[in-house]
Amino acid sequence: MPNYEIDGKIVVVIDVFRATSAIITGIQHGIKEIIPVKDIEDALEYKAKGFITAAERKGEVVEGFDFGNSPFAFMDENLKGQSVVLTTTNCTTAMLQVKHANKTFLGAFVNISAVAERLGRENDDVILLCAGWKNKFSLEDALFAGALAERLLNQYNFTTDCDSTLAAHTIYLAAKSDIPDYLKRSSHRIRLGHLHLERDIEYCLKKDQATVVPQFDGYSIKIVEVEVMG
Ligand code: 3SL
Repeated sequence: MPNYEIDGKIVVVIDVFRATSAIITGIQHGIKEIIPVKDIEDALEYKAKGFITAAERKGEVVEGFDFGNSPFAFMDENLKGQSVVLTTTNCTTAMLQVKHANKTFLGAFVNISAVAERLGRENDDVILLCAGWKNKFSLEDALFAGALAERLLNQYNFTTDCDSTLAAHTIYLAAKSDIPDYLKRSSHRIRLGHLHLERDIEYCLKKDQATVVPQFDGYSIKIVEVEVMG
């Protein structure tokens, strides 16, 4: 993420369709940890070592892997307590770019209240990192960043002088009365629609289906226990 200094900052990685929604769902349903890797080759190395591996490219499950990036695949009872290796088109790369941030959380509509509340307890500056699509802007990610910004500004006394946050907030205000309708013409929503993934789209836009705020520690994404003082 060359345009922003992440040292000492908290980063929230956002990929509403579908990676952060899927990962949060998996952790909520008991997956022990999810190890993000950039390339298919990296994932294949883990697979050869016996890991459960998931891979998505262009919205589809990559041949030879256990599953792709559907949140419903991450609800599988058999994954409880397991480590899962995941590579996706955009999100896992975005995540690995910020592995040196002070803290890296995952956000999506499915955990919006939990992530807002968690950020409200932190003292460092927060960067909302939208994964987008192949280094391009994605409407659904900006919309969610705006929704989260609204909570942080109105409920948790955050301030901002960042134009992209203000723009995201404006998008959210324009969309909030009917988010699915607002996203009808967005490119990734259309791409997923062509793949008959309407159920995933609907799920990813539902607020607060999870109470967890997974954290990436530079190796894997999991629930990092909060230190208890004294
Ligand atoms: O690029 C990603 O990280 C994915 O979330 C894309 S998809 O929704 O699985 O197509």
